[in-house]
Amino acid sequence: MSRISSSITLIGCWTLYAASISAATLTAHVVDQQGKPLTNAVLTLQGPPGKSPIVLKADMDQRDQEFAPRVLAVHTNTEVKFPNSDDIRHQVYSFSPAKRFELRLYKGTPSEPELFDKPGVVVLGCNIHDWMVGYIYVTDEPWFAVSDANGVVKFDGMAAGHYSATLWHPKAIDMQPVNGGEFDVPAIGLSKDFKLEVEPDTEQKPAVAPSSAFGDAFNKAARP
Ligand SMILES: [Cu+2]
Repeated sequence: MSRISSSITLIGCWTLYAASISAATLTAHVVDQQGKPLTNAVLTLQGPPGKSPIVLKADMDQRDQEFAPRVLAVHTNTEVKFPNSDDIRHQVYSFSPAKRFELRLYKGTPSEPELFDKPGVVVLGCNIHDWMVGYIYVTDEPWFAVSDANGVVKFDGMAAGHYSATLWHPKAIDMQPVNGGEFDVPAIGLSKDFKLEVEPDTEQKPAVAPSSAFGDAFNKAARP
């Protein structure tokens, strides 16, 4: 009996030891000011030195005449390719100070990737399709990710310790990054909410009265 209990104690100690040297997981839930999950929010973290899985290559695809993903977060000095998965041509450009460039009308993947070597927000457009808007968030911070359709961001392999967060979203007020506060990640991991104020959805605003009155008048006039 005593042998069993000492084995259990040993396993317990080992588990604690393993947790302290290995990796914690942070599960972040990003919500707007009304508590609704916020998709396409960027969460970046600074914390204790440790290995964050930074890959200095990324893709910003174009599918069904939209940028895919709509928001891409990359570390400074990442090379980004712009494959075009549509069977029509696109002409991708940016006038943003963090990266000005233009890819002449093309199909497939341009042979050279673009280097994003300055932190900042890069707004992408297409000269042919005005509605196409995409964002590349370039950061110096070691941890960064974009929230999924449920507003969730998950970081694995983090060292336990003290972290500070920054949040960003295309609809953040004045498109500026916002301080996301400081917190501790214990060895067992952490699940935490992050709130980010965003501009109201312009598409959901009621139609402007004069134009809708004009529309009604037009519809009446058009009826036989
Ligand atoms: Cu296009």
